[in-house]
Amino acid sequence: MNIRKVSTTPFNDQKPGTSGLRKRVPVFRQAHYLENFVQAIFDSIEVPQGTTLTLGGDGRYYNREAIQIILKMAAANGFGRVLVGQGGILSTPAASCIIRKYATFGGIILSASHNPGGPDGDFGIKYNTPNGGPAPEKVTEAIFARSKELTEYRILDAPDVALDEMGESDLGGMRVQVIDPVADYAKMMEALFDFGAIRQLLAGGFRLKFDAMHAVTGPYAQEIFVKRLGAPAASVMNAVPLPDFGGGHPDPNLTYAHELVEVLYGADAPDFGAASDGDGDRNMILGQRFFVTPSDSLAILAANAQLAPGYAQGLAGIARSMPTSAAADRVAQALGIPCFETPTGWKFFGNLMDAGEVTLCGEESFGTGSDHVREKDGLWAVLFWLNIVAARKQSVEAIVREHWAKFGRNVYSRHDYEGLPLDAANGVMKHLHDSFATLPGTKMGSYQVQFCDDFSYTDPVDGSVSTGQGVRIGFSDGSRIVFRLSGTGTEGATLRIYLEAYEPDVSKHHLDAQVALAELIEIAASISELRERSGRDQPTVIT
Ligand code: G16
Repeated sequence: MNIRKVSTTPFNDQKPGTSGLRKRVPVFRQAHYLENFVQAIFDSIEVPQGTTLTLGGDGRYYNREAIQIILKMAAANGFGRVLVGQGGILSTPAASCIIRKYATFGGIILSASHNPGGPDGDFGIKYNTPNGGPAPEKVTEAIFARSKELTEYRILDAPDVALDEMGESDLGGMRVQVIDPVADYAKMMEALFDFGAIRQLLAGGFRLKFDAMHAVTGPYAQEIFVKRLGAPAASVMNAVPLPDFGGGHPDPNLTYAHELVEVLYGADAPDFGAASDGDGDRNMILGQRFFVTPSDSLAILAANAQLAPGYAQGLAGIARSMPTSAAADRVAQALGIPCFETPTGWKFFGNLMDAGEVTLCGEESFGTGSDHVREKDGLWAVLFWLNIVAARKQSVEAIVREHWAKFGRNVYSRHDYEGLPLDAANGVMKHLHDSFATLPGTKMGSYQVQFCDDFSYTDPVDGSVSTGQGVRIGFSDGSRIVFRLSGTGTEGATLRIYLEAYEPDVSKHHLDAQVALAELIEIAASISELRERSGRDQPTVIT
């Protein structure tokens, strides 16, 4: 078989965002677009001759075609073996698990996560390093730099590889091993959690509903919840992965997972609800008519970690992204362990986990995980919650309310303004920066601005510095508003406004977050001039 060197010209828009390169499918389908980016990855990571790569994706539209291209390029770029999920499928946390378990030279994951799929939907690609985690900024910057100077890529001329049966085949001297996408991951979950106790809980009539949103977690959920834990088959809804996610938006939040929300807030609601996203790394946890804010979820998992066998020995530390609420900080303080505040993006947790500084990590964006892999992990979070519920024999709501009573409540909400014109979004951020000099000391209703800055982070392990990570407005009572532009969208700009206030008074814990935060929400609109600059007066998504 022949290795072809194909002449190409660089694209100027291949800068990875918060998590890899995400673009519309038609962009990826342009001649040479995917190939250029893959070559830029291979050139930047200096592939050792004969090494192994992990490869898989969330099954969205264009996954299969992209897998074939990448296999042929891997064969032409010196890889000796590729472990690829059956049918080209691997959830993001399962890919991280495979990279680590089989010590592969990292992996390529195809996903645009929670973004919609289909011929006009989104596609994405990212490289994870040999620790199993998303490439850090210095690697993604090198990939971007390389993408701007490419003149050719290498690809094997060969027929497509059969991916639907497990087993091994040869591709121009490289071995292609089609692996079970679920088995290693499910085994790992069994080692971390008390499956016996969860099985008993479910056998005792506790009712679970998991929404796979027609995305990658369907087969994982069926293997784990139905086969291994004995839940009824109907416990998993939208279980069949579809290339366009059934036309849905596979983002597990109150807006997009409305089908599940309606079940959990309806008559005869189950005891526990959960959903995961396109590639299986996000999670949403619901009790009966009760939503668990992701920031609270991290704090509650940390406070109850000793109930899960995999964490019974205690936690080294916790890390959270800057916009995530400080609920976890309070738990860390009580446990006498450190809590780190990083920029948004799971890639910032990798060094801390590799150095043994933290065990649990979490983000307000529905991501929670631990050092068992180097990605956030949706089903892991669901199993952790089920383990806690089984051990404490309390409802989700009771567990959360007890937590608030003990630690106080970090009342929290995020307002997203999606699809803003770039100019308007950039104008808001510039206006906020311009206000830094005058805001401190200003009184606004019952709040007084104490500080404002643009968050920057120095990695305590390798000293690398990341600036411009979000505008923080802090108030004298500890409340805060954070403004950030999303780094995962593909059209226009998404402005995220994160609102947080601390409420120690138990008699106010029943308040709806939107009510409790009403004054801060108004202040955010006024400080940012968002209405005037964008013409929008309501967010598209509230979580
Ligand atoms: C990615 C990152 C997360 C980040 C999230 C939101 O998640 O992996 O660490 O919190 O994006 O980013 P943004 O606010 O920039 O849109 P995922 O699930 O999309 O891979």
